[in-house]
Amino acid sequence: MTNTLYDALFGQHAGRDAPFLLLPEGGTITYASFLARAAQLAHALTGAGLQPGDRLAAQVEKSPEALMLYAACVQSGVIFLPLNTAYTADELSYFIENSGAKLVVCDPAKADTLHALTEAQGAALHTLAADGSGSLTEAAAGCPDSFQTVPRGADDLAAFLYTSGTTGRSKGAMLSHGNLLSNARTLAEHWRFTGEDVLLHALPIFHTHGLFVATNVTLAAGGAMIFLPKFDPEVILARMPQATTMMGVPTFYTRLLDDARLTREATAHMRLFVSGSAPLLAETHKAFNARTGHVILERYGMTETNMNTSNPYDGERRPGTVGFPLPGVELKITDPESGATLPDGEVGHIEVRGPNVFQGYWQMPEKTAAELREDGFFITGDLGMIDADGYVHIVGRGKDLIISGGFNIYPKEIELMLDDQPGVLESAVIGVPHADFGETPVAVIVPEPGATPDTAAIDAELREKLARFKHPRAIKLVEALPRNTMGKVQKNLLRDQYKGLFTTA
Ligand code: MLC
Ligand code: AMP
Repeated sequence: MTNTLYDALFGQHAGRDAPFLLLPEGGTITYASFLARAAQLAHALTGAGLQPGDRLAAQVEKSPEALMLYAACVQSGVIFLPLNTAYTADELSYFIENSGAKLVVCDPAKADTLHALTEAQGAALHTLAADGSGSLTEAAAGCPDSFQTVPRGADDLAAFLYTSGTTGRSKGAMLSHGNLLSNARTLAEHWRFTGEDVLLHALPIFHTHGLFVATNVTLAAGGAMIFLPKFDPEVILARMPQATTMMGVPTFYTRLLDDARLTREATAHMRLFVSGSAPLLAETHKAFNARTGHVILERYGMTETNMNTSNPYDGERRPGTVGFPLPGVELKITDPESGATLPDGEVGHIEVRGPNVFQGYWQMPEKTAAELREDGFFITGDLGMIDADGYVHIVGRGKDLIISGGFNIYPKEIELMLDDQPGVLESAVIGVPHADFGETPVAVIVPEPGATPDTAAIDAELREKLARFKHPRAIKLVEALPRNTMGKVQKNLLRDQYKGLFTTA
């Protein structure tokens, strides 16, 4: 038997001497060497007692070894659960507990904090640092450099990615081998990736965009990646003459546009720039085109579905739209109340169905049933419209979500914390426009009668409990929240009131 994802993405390159990762310091890791080291890690995982179907939670800095760990999990049938490096110990404990992870891999600096947590849960703990050192690589060092690939079918699970909810705690989106492979192949073909491509990889590898879109597409096509630890315009511009493609969130593009060195000449070697994870302003799209001659290709996806739509490779890439449904993906706009399909031109819920759509939320059948219909359509929570030419427009969100620099922030999580603070009666967290991050959270607090909440103390509490990118950039005290006749907080009015806080316009 075969291993659906491993064979198609990794195994096809066995023994291949071509470059896979081009490192910032100038070194190269070939496919053959990458796979050999990943196989050693797979032995280390088995040695740590992991069985196929077990979960491995990894909160590690971006490094070639971190990517090898993903390959090792796929090869050994272990479910890979990557976690944002910004998450605090409080946030991590939930993911580890909820997923029932058998092994946690963390940065050596966090090992002391996580030790008690993993022990209480009966999970093993390994370390992996940004430079590739740590107990995990030590355990792998003496192991054979080939590993008997564990058979896995298209329906077997390959990864869990946690995504927050509008009502409660985060949900583990279960992605199968078939989900990931179908999307990698579709995108590689749609965007014309080949073994000649060199992708500028500056995204984190703990989310869909950097791990499944950028990496899996490169693997499917057999190309190489300039593998950078983070987005730095300086380095991006320096490496562009060796690259052919880049994938980024809109903040990448606005930051590049802020640099006068971004020119037609600087981008002359590139064939494709892709944007996604958050709305790309039409003005950014146009400014990039005017400066470089390149037309950014915008696509739309999410954790639960991988990629759903894309602007065309050939043909018009229309600013402010996310293009057409990808081959094999069905997309419809439905009435939020009745669920009936709406005609083109009308705004409603975006629903999608296809081999890319996930298997449900881990151990949350009710939440799965609420969003994934029995007929296979997933209710994305985004509001959209299909125009007369078939282009999909995302016009808003039905879900209460803020996207800051491509990272998702669910207001409810912050509101629950704020409501617990001394002197706070109630709160609302809203997203307001931000010149660099696109959107940023602002907290609006109503004090208890006669109380004056200590906003500095509240800020300090949030810093300890919440990842940095989720922190409200401003805390506003008000007498009451605006409500409609049903008693629902009118966040649109608050957004309007505070919309100028972080923009110059
Ligand atoms: C970092 N900070 C952020 C932030 N990233 N704050 C808000 N939003 C963010 N996205 C914090 C830092 O901790 C720091 O805190 C301060 O802001 C300034 O940091 P910076 O140096 O300017 O940030 P930088 O490291 O340059 O990161 C910005 C970024 C990065 C945009 C390059 O966030 C990034 O790579 N984002 C990509 C996210 C992504 O991959 N999303 C895809 C999700 S998948 P302090 O302490 O200094 O104030 C998905 C599905 C799909 O959505 O469709 O793709
Ligand atoms: P996540 O849950 O992190 O996968 O984020 C997915 C969400 O990001 C989607 O539901 C959309 O709201 C948003 N998103 C992704 N791509 C785009 C895009 N091109 N334009 C607008 N929103 C996007």
